[in-house]
Amino acid sequence: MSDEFRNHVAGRWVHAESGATYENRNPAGRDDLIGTFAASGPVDVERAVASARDGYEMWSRIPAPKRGEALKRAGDLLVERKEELADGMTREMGKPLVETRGDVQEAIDTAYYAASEGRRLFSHTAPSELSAKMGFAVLRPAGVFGIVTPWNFPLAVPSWKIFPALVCGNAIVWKPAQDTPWTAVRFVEILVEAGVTPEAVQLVTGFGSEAGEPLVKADGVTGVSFTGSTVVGCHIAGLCGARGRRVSLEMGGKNAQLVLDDADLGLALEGVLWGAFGTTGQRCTATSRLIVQDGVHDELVEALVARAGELRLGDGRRDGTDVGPLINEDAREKVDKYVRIGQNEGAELVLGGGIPDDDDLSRGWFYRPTVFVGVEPDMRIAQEEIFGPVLSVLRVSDFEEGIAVMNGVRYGLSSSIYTADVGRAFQAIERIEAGITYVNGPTIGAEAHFPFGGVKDTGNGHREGGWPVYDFFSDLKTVYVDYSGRLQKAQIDA
Ligand code: TAP
Repeated sequence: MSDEFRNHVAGRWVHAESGATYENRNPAGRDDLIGTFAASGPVDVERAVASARDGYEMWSRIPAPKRGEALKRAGDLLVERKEELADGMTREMGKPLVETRGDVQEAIDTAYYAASEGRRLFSHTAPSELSAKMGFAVLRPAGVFGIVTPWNFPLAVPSWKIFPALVCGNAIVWKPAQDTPWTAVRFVEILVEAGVTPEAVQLVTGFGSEAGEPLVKADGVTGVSFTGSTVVGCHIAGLCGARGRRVSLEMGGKNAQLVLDDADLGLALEGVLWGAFGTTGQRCTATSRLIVQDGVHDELVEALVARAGELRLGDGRRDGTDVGPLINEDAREKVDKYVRIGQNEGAELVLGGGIPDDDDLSRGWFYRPTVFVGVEPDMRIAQEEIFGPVLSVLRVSDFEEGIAVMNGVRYGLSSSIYTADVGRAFQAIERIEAGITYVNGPTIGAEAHFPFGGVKDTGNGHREGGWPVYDFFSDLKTVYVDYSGRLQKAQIDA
């Protein structure tokens, strides 16, 4: 069974102006057609942005607590439809149901947090330097935001942007990843049903070059919130910079888990299995490097290879599946290319490293969980984001070398250290160059009410989640009220 899905523009579900569509298929079985979706172009984007300007006028005038109430209803609808959404999301992007349920739950948590923020949106006040004068700052709605998102968290990542943008009083135009338009359609349906002004939520599905880039460039867009690869993010930042518009970037990672000799090895093993192979390694926070101190290296690697070799590949909607497929053929080719690079660089392949030959996996984009040992810090498999189930193990002699290897990459999203030494843990927190550090936990597992984002080439200083994102989606207005009844001059009248 397949369906035809449309854009949401100017409050209606419409085809792309050109009539163009594209097919979206299940990555675990490519004969399963999920549906056809609008392949949008610049004209569709232009219409969506023009209508979003109207939507902004209407939605921004609704008091923030009332906007929050609509988001609360959206959260309730997500709760009601959690199972149906998780099932469709697994069908669309492949990760096991337990993970897509978590993805929906993150959107629910974000909805409720944002809803309550409608009654806060706190800002600052301070005493004036003059008498009979008051100063304070207020967060004001900013305008229309372009939202550009990846496929690996098809609901959670968009929700981190869309709920805060909306509660702050903005309208959005959303270009979701071409691989996960079904989830996007379902999310927009929920937002409108929950009572968000329909013109404040515009959806244009399709491809990055044909719909995403025109959105970033469109007149009438106030700012862009992007999550995806560093190469695309930096390109978008250039386009925004040339137009003087704000841009929030959440980009790639090359996250490491450091295991010291005094670590609880059982805990470290569970952490790396989940961090490296959850979501088939396709998380921005995935553990792609395991840095192990000499004294426990061999024991941990032996246990890791045994356990990773037992992970069951399969359709994420089937009971017992640990690891789903990669998102598409290009992704699988990229992973395989990196495995060949690793072998050519002299790393030792101790697990996986190929496409499984089982018949029932041949219809999907599966790749075997892969482990390299003997990886040197300057090898490409230790430096570049692979975005698949490939783990590079690096051996270090002590804590100092571990930190140096950890920091010796261009990215800085997530990180983890396993140790029983509290002092070492706090030194690591201070010295690891990353937006997120876990102590005795894997590199993955963000919570909606904490800031999320990275340093170095992972981001441009903004954060999603928690409280800071509300500043990005607002304009800060400073207000002075002089009730002295005379002209008072700041800095001049003592
Ligand atoms: P990208 O290829 O960068 O795509 C991200 C989004 O940008 C997609 O919607 C894409 O459309 C669109 N896009 C592509 N070219 C564009 C252009 N020229 N102008 C405007 N939009 C454009 O990333 P991906 O493959 O979907 O996701 C994987 C990457 O995202 C990894 O690097 C991963 O680390 C990163 N990621 C980071 C985070 C955080 S929070 N840091 C979270 C998740 C993922 P199409 O789908 O049509 O290509």
